[in-house]
Amino acid sequence: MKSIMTNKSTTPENAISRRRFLLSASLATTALSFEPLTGMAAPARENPGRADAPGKLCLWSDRPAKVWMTEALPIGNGPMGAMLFGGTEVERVQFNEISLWSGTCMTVEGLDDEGQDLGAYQAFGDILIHLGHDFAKVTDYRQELDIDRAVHQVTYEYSGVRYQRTAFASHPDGVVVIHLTANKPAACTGRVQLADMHQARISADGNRLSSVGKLENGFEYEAQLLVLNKNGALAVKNDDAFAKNPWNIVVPAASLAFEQCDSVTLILGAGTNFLQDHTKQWLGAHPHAAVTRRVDSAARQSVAKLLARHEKDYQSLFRRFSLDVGATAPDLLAKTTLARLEAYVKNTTADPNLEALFCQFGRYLLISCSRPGSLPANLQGVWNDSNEPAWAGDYHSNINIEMNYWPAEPANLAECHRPFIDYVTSIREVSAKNTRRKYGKVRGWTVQTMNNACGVSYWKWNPPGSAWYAQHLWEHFAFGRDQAYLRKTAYPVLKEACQFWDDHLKRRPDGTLVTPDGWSPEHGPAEEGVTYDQEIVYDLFTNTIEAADMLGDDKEFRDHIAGLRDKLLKPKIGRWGQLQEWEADKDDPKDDHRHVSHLFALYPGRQITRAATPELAEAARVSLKARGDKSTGWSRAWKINFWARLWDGDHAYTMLRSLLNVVHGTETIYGESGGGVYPNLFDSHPPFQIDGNFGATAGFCEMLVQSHTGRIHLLPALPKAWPTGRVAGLCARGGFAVDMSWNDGRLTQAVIHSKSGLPCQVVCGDKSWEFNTKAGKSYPLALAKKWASLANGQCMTQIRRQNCVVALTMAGKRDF
Ligand code: FUC
Repeated sequence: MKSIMTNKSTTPENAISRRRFLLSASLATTALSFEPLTGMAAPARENPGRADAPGKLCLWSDRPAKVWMTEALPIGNGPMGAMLFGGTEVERVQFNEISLWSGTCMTVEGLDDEGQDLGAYQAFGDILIHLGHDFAKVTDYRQELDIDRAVHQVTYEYSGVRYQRTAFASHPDGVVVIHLTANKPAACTGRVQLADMHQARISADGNRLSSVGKLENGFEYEAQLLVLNKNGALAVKNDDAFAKNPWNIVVPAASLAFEQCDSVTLILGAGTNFLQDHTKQWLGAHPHAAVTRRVDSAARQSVAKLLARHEKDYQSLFRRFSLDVGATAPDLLAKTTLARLEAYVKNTTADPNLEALFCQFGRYLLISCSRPGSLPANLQGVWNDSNEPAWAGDYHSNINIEMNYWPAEPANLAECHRPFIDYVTSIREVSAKNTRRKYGKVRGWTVQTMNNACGVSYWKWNPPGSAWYAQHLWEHFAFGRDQAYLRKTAYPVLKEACQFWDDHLKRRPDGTLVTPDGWSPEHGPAEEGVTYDQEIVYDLFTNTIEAADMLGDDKEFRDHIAGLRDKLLKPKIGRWGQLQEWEADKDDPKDDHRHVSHLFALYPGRQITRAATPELAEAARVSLKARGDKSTGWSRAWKINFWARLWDGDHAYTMLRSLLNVVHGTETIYGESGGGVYPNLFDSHPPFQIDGNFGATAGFCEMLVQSHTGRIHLLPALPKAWPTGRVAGLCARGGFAVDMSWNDGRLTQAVIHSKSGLPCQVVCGDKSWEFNTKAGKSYPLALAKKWASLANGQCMTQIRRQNCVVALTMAGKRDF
């Protein structure tokens, strides 16, 4: 390994850091001769066994769910999602498919922005399994969602029989599987119904229930439910014997009755004819053939095999990252998730395991609702039980869809970022048309605030929307360093967003460039030079300049953009020391609005940093303090990230605790009172809005590792509440992943895994390391301070490796 030297001067201070650096570099080299430290043991890896084992990554309750939004538990395979209630009398499995949208797929000329037919993300249907096991007579009930395996399980005893129900949504097989068993033969008896949310035709044929329908906009859809019984009998029924259910779901007469079976397996497939291609009017083949193929192919495999394939696929993503921020007392660990949340809110006790679970739950949700090949996560991910969900369950461009994808790169789920990137790519041309309808002859494109699956944009224009989208395409490159992707996919989008601004920016007589007619979401006046707009455009230009440099071409355009960036109106500090939200110094110190858009430059942007622009960072802190902590769920999540970027780990932690405020109400509240999480850990705006889950997971990452300044900064915002912990698989820009542990608030071990082979710079407190890397190699950082001289002329030091101390010996004397 070739070391890189940075400290060339010979001032005493630099001499020390140079010595420190040389020591680190040589230690790193030496340590490589030991068995490589690839991925520290992590809680999830150590204990993948029973879901009720203490400390397990598991949500659980001791009773079935009543309320969809707050209590039911989600599973998903990317395009399909399902919410399980865990009922014993009747089990309800509400399900979705991510492309089922009402509204049109065309922007209509002549209609104003408010007149466009955005439609809404639709609910698909329900499976009801009538079992007739009166919950009052059920004992030893447990419903759990094991997020290390992505498996939902219900177990209980009824009438001397132990029942178990296992459900999972398989990405490799494209189906949802629900498997009912009992510890006695012939104990499974019940009735299965398939309900549809749009009055589709429901038919029963042999062991298959199907719903086939068409929305008014021409989208066709189909769901198929296969029921496979082991022994006993299965028969089609056409009656109204089970017409009633606790949720008043309208069910068809056709159903499947199973009687005295040893086990029953349900396989659900669903799809639409949505095609992510505007040149085909977004319409593809009828889903019948694809759904049939998936369901039939799954039915040919054993449940054990389906489950094994599912777990292997899921864990290949989930287990790349693990987090341990401390131990929770065993008596608390044994409590239900709701009881733990309630204890947490009362602030009676620490529950670091619950915090780690919450972080991982965001990863679980992203894997479950955002897989390559389908649409991105919307306001509710993929989970929705209404045809009129809040804010249409849309792709909201002024914070929400972006927040959904904040954890994708740092939390080691880069593949799950792809649906958003592909979505952005898919709407380029229709958005360009739409943009010209609004802004006349401009190049490039942007979007309004509310957006559907096929690029119809609605409500207020959000001029920097496409620039914010483009940031995601850039970040995917910054973390992954895939040059071909940058050239082919990301750069064209960055360039188009720049072209829009090149044409749209207003040049003032003094040369300053301002964004015209902007709006700081979602309050204040519409005017020019709004900080939110200016900062996002600055970020876009910076990313584009770096992208062009990386690709080594488009020099003329790059230099032009660099010239524009110099002239942009920059963030300003106002009369009470705040970062101004508008060009004029008129911020109200009492303004506690949920949107904190003028701090974009702090996070997710990088124009304001504590190291490079300390005055602006301080102004951002003043603004953030004035905005207050309490707000909607997603706003609290954003504030975790802001405080982390300000290196105030304790305030970031305060925000995390405030997000883990347990909420039960489902009505919409905009003010400060409602934000938090529901008992099922879904983020509460309220109502349920998934961005807060994702923003929180990103917040954990940002507290532990930051990499937006070109260096990997370890433990930049570690709160006092996490004196001891470890994380593995946390990704950093430049193509690196970090494993590290800490004790008493100090780093005790760190390994940098290089995926890209680029040179690496790391800092932690007053230590720094700089070294070249090779792709696929791991680099333990030397943390030892003292070397002892040995009689044989060598010197020795010790480093901690997990639970043991390893001695390193080197030739020569070291004067540390
Ligand atoms: C914006 C926000 C709301 C909500 C909605 C989806 O309108 O101001 O709080 O997040 O988007």
